[in-house]
Amino acid sequence: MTMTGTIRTTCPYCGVGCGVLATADGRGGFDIAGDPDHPANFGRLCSKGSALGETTGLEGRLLTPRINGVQAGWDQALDLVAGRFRQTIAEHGPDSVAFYVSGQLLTEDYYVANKLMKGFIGSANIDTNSRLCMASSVAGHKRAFGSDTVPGLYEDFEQADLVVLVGSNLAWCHPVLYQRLVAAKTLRPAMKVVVVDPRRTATCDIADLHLALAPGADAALFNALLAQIVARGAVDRRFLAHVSGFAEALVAAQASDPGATGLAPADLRAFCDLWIGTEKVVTVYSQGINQSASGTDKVNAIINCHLATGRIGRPGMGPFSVTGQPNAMGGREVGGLANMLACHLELDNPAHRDAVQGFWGSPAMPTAPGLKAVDMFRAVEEGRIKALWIICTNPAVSMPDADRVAAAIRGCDFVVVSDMIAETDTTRLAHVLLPATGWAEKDGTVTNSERRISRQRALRAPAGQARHDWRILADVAARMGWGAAFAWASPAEVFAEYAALSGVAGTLGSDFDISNRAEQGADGYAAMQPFLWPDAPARQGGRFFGDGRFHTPDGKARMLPVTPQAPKAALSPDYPFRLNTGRVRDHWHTLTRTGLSPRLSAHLAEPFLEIHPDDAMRLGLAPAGLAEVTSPQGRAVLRVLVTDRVKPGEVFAPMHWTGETAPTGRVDALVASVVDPVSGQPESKAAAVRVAPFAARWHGFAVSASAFRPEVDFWAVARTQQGMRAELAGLTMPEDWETMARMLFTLPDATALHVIDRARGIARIAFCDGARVLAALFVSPEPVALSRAHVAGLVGQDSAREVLSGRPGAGRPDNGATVCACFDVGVNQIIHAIAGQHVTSVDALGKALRAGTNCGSCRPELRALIARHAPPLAAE
Ligand SMILES: Nc1nc2c(c(=O)[nH]1)N[C@H]1C(S)=C(S)[C@@H](COP(=O)(O)OP(=O)(O)OC[C@H]3O[C@@H](n4cnc5c(=O)[nH]c(N)nc54)[C@H](O)[C@@H]3O)O[C@H]1N2
Ligand SMILES: Nc1nc2c(c(=O)[nH]1)N[C@H]1C(S)=C(S)[C@@H](COP(=O)(O)OP(=O)(O)OC[C@H]3O[C@@H](n4cnc5c(=O)[nH]c(N)nc54)[C@H](O)[C@@H]3O)O[C@H]1N2
Ligand code: SF4
Ligand SMILES: [Mo]
Repeated sequence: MTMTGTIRTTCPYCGVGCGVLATADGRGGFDIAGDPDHPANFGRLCSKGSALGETTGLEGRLLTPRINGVQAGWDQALDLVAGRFRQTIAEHGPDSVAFYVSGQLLTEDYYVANKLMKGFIGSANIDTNSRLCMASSVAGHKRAFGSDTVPGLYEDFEQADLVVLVGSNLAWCHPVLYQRLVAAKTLRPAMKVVVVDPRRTATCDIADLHLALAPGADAALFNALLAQIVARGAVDRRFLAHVSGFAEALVAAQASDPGATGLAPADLRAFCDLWIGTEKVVTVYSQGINQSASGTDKVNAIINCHLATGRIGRPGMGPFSVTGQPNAMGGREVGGLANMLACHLELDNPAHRDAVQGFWGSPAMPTAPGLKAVDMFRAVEEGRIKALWIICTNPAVSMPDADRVAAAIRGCDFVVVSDMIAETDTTRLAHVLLPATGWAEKDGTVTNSERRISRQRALRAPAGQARHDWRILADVAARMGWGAAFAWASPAEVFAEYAALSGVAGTLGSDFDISNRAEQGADGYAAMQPFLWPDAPARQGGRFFGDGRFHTPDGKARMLPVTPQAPKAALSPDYPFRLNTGRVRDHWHTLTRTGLSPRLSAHLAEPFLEIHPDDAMRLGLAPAGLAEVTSPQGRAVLRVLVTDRVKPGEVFAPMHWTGETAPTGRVDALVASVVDPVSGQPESKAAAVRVAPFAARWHGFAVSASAFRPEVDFWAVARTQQGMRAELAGLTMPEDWETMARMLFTLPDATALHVIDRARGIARIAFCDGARVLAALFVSPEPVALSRAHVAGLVGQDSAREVLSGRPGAGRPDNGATVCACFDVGVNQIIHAIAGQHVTSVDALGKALRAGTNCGSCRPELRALIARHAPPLAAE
């Protein structure tokens, strides 16, 4: 069953929380457009949001429950899960079980999971991947404000005169918010943007100043700023009446060495001049701050500067932590972390605990916080957790020290995984696999970075036997004997209960109060428009803290003394490089969804390592060769991308590749599981590694109409419009290339055309059905140089001869790697337009090729290509 008409829903990717209009296309899919009326995006979507229609098919879906790999019925699976959890608790106590959940769950799912673990199982062992993401911001907020509250709104980005982006690659990770910023700056060119990031990213495209500080040195930077704020008399004395801890914070700031930032004194001065001289300043921060062993301190170092100047909670100013996942914020509200209760209530506050217990009518409540993610998997490893339920996250890929985490999960007595995808690194480790509904099928709410709650609405009936996460949890709760407390018939009923609880929280002083929504009923829920919290009789929406009232016991904000710390993973002669990790423009996390889209897979098709030219030269790493990266925890093999975007001694690798897509590309195998002592958030951006050439005897590139799993020493697969492509490399030479290729593609009998030059180590083999290309393999001793987009495009076509040449024949241009995903415009087309046709602006490129005219996510790259390839003026 597919709904008809246009449905208003919300994008399931990043925390911008864009409104989406989805319309059934009559062919089983959906046409996707931005919702012009949604206040997060006003109609815009980025490349990932625009491609949502390509990821809603049944491919790869988990469609039935499975027990030990064998298809099973729901009753059997649910009975087993409930029985094993009940038995484990009976034998070993409530703390012998755990849930590991996700900021991609809907609020209703999250609420039910939290109620089951904290209110009924009676343990606080529920933690979430937000521990890897937002925990330091949460802890920093609570220390400074007494509550986990984001003070500002997105419109502050537009109203500011200075926006400082710290450890945030906004252009790629919050693209629509970035576009709002670009639009504001275009309208008001006096507005300034500063990017603080050790690496030069696409976001630097609009930066007036880029501070490529030393990795992890942000606290030194903001301490230097605080000392300057005071030295230059920029303190807001009136606001300081609402702040405690100023003197101690200042002493620490003055004691800290600005030299630790690694910045030129002139740059540091320019930054202080701008920040201090501009009242309307928003300091935006993300994983470059949070994912650090001293992330909470860094958050407070930033907030300190805003508190000292009173620049908080007023239009165009404030610290602004942008959330990563679509419902990272909702998870924080609902108490998804092991140390919180629902509605911003505190687990270790007896009055809060009693209130929640009373409201839930719960038999048992934990009195102490549960295990945080890293500790939780350590407890799994040590056998202290004997039953684990992982929901909507892929920890075998995304946790630090991922090989060890995978081994811990493998060794656990009983593992349940709820996912919508059948084969992931984590689902492979489950005893019981439960099929969850996906974005197109789910109904519920999410909260974005500015505290705006929006509805996600189902576009069609669940795939196969998939069920909603909240429903699966409630069914297990019922089987454990708590049916009455989990008897909702719809997400609207779950939401109503949650809204009512928030009213109780409101009476206890919590800022998270949405009790106006408690009585809206199913129709109200169905029609719910995006709204900001709080939404209570006493207060609706708006900014926080401009009035100087905070949620601490004395009502004052707290400034914290911060002593900058170096990253915990120590560099040494054996591990001399600092490995920074993060995201690429068109992929989402562990690729289970964006990896299904050929368009999104065409931008960056394999795992890579950005390394400075001097380091590459010194280590003998050739551009486009392969590097072996080793840390005390593990190893990876990555494509070498030589670039001065990173500094000498620093390397960067994306986090996206997995055992399913590139087994040696799992960067978390390299990351140590050191955490921030306050927040428990791991240091995902500062591993210590060694880099060396990977001694491949051969390199290969393969394309095929059907999926294949190469199983060679290095491989990375990606979706194409016509099937699949793969990069390959091996440490040993196969006996015979044709035999190897037949096995690779499972084409034992297909006709083969080949050019094989054994002496030079070159082979080109195409398998055909008549003239139609089924698959092709290209091998050479060096990284294979051919037009990948072109070769991939010939699969399924009558082009057997042409494919062997690896180059486009006359009349077929080679477009090169995709830059504009929306209109599939390749880098060669763009360079040709710039250099050959003298197209010298992004808008002109848009007119000539349409590139950059839909979602706009590629515009920073277009501008960079223009800068590199525009003919010098003298040649005009
Ligand atoms: N395309 C895409 N967008 C996404 C996601 C995705 O997977 N793909 N995921 C979403 C999620 S869950 C999240 S949490 C957000 C993350 O959004 P971001 O935090 O913007 O993304 P990252 O690439 O993880 O890291 C941001 C930057 O931190 C920098 N950095 C590293 N170390 C330091 C340091 O010591 N100091 C400073 N100042 N900077 C440093 C890195 O070089 C990097 O450019 O993105 C969300 N949006
Ligand atoms: N080195 C390094 N590691 C990192 C990071 C980094 O920057 N560097 N970033 C960290 C951060 S910020 C984050 S947020 C994490 C993200 O890491 P993960 O949460 O592990 O990554 P995802 O791929 O988003 O995993 C979501 C899983 O849920 C499934 N899924 C999707 N929708 C649903 C649903 O509705 N229900 C259910 N049950 N399943 C569903 C997907 O198929 C997928 O398997 O990675 C962290 N790890
Ligand atoms: S910016 Fe892109 S990924 Fe983020 S919510 Fe909007 S459309 Fe989705
Ligand atoms: Mo995240």
